Amino acid sequence: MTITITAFEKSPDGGKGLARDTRVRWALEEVGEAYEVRLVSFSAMKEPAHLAIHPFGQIPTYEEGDLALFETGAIVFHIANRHAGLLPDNTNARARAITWMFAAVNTIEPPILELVTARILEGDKPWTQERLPLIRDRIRNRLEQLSVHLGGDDWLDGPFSAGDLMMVSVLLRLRPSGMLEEFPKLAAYVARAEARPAYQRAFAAQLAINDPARQ
Ligand code: GTB
Repeated sequence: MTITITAFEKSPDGGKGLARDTRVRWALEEVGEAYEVRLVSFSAMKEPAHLAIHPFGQIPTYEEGDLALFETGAIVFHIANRHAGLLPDNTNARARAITWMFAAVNTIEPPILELVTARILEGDKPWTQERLPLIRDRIRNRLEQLSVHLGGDDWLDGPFSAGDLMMVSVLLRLRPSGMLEEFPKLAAYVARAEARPAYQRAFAAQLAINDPARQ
């Protein structure tokens, strides 16, 4: 059955791979599933046809036969659950890998999104300059805890899993801030994940659409 995902017609990041379709592409590449991409504009995302598959009018979505999904955590879990390679077979190890998926979107991503919102959407507000150090410290606190957990290991819990895929996708959003480099173990963890052939293919596929040199 054909898998179709949606992505920005023109990503605001100009092909840096930070829009969330990259994590879905990456999961599909890791398990060796072919997929098609439907590009949508910001206005098309708010039209009834798109809202019918994404109630919040966003990308990415995932369609496969009569199944339509939104929310990258759920999409990546669906992919990982149906194919070998992204979740361990052992019941407890699988539960721990899924826990890391939730930790990525529920514990690590929120303060990172706060920073993005403060810098990009609230940059002109009088309170932003005062708030930024507080937000950065909140992020540093989580990064420190994550770094301690990772220690000298390559991945969060045994072999690379959907938990690492989600965590690295979330951490990559920090790259423009330079904060990742403050935590060498995490910087190396992200670099290790980015070096995976599946990530490279996913990155190249989104860049082929968004590369400013092509516009
Ligand atoms: N929780 C949802 C999920 O994980 O699927 C969040 C989905 C989401 O935020 N989608 C964004 C979107 O559709 C695109 S990825 N926004 C349009 C809208 O809400 O109208 C977020 C994103 C956007 C831009 C960059 N960038 O340019 O660097 C990075 C990430």
